[in-house]
Amino acid sequence: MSTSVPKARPVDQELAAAFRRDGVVVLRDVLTGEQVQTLAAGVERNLADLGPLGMNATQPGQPGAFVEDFRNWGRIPEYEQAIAGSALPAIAGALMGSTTVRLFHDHLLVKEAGTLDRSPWHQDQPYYCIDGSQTISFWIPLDPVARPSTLEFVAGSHEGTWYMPRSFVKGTAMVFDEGALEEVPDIDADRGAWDIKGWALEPGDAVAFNMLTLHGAAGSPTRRRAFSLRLVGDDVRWAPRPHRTSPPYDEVDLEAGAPLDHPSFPVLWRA
Ligand SMILES: O=C(O)CCC(=O)C(=O)O
Repeated sequence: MSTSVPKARPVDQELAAAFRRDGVVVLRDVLTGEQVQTLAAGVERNLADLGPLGMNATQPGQPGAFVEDFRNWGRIPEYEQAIAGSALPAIAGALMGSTTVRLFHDHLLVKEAGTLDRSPWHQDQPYYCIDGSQTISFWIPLDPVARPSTLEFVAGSHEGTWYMPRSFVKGTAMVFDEGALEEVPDIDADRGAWDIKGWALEPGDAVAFNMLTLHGAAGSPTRRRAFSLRLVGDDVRWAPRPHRTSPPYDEVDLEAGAPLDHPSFPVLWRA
């Protein structure tokens, strides 16, 4: 973890090409020690006072805890403080090839030590109310993450099929009607058949991935706090779905097909 403010790091073409090709890249030392500490303080504040969308996604009877919360940007000041001054919004613009970067939402994902629950393989965009291809999530660990516990990705899976979003806890269909989308393939049944990418990570590192890239994670023997920052670019449009999305945006009254020009989606960076 670096302790100084990193110099503005232009995203090199090779990294942007890898993001376009694989739908995921790793960014080392992208946050300063101070930014990590600020974010971690926000996570602790958030855990002590979950918002209305917060939940424990641990399977009943399983050890540990898998705690999630969404959309706390407006009430946990450390989130904006850490991210707005960071290199991430500009990196998002460069990786997405977008002239504008908006916040879509923040997502807290904490596995307490000894949690066995997997984060099942899934894509994120089918859970959301957006269409478009200029999307990016930064998965930002606030504790060291060993390779077996890290978030893994199927390289190239952002290019095609949309898979059915299901509740992590109950496995029930969400957002779309049952049968409306293809099921996520059983990747763990034959891991060698897929181009699976994943990295051991330290605080200060992040992985950046497209919202259609298939990803999943094992449980964690050690505490694993992660903050996911979801950002969108120029071509993203509002797309109402048949059922409630995760997270929901009940206050947003945009027309289908409209750009996300709404106070719920503040612009974090412009070219
Ligand atoms: O943190 C995890 O275990 C899952 C993360 C995830 O699915 C995401 O950030 O989209």
